Amino acid sequence: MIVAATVLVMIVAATVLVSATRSPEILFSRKMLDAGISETCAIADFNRDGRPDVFSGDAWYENPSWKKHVVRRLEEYGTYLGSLSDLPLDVDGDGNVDIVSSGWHSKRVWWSRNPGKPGVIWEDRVVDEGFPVEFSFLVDLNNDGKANEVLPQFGSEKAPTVWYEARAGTLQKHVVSPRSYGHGIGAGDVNGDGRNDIITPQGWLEAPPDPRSGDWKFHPEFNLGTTSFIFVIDLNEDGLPDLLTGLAHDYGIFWMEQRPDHSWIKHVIDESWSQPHAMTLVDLNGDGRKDLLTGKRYMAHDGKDPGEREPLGIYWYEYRPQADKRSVVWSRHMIDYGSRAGGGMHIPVADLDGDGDLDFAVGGKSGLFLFENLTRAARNGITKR
Ligand SMILES: [Ca+2]
Ligand SMILES: [Ca+2]
Ligand SMILES: [Ca+2]
Ligand SMILES: [Ca+2]
Repeated sequence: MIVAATVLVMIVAATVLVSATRSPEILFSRKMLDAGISETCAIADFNRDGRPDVFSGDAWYENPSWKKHVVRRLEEYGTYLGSLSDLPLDVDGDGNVDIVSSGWHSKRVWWSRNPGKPGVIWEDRVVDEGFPVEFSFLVDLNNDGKANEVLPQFGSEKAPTVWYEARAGTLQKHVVSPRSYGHGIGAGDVNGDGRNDIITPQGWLEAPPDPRSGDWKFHPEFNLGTTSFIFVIDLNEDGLPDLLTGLAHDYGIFWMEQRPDHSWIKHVIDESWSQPHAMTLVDLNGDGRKDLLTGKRYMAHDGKDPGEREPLGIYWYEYRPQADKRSVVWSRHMIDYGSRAGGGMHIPVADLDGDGDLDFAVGGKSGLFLFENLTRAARNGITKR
């Protein structure tokens, strides 16, 4: 019996040891699609041939030749473009994926309509005007399980907090609060009632039973600073959703631990590089747990941010909740460092070549790049590259 118990202890210890070590690296090959400037990029099948394409700035790039199709004109404001976010969404429901854009300098939210025909300019349709928009995201705010609603972050506290929903051929606006709450925004279920709430750097807005017309109660429970997108995820697996974000214009990726008394404890993950403006939560290595894919934005503030002139890099982070249900161990994996590829404003992820592993794209002021995941290519012994 003692021997059996010892064996059992050894098996348990071995299991803990295995889950306590970092996962193998994922190899990616980098390909420049365009050396020109953009701020961000998106992935969707824009010509409906079954292959996901890339949109960035004023053009889409056709998979697999990556031929550039210029479909609109963006205004330039110094080193910035008129759109800082390009989100793929079929706004008018005609089956062609359109692009929802928003800009700081252009002070508007609009969508560029994909006509579904080659050689035709995508017509711009303005949704909202008058306030600068730092960025916007596709999130699930009508709680149907699909991230099809547009959540902008207006850069003026006088601007309302709103979300837009594709209905009746346009984007309908729903006002959540008469004001905005600073740089950074997110959506997710903070209190576990099944309704996605809106998270700001100064607190979270609790979704009412009817998110389209009810009152959203503001809970000023934290002050996060100038953040990127704010994810809601229970990282230490204690049953309470936590927050995961980074300082978009400074050093620091961190998570906020939610305690049972609604207090929040900050835990720094990495302060070694600055400007993690773009963040994506995705299970990159397929182990069943989400990873954080992020990268340094090139020249986010024309050289004025801390560390802005330091080398660009793209990284993924994995986390391992510990047995105490409090602490979390993080591992950083470097995908790229010191090249022209920066994180831009969004990092869209998809299986671009249909081989079963997840690839991604990044677009910014230093160019547009594809990162092809070599996991399946290596396993299948593909030697053509
Ligand atoms: Ca396509
Ligand atoms: Ca909720
Ligand atoms: Ca938690
Ligand atoms: Ca792939």
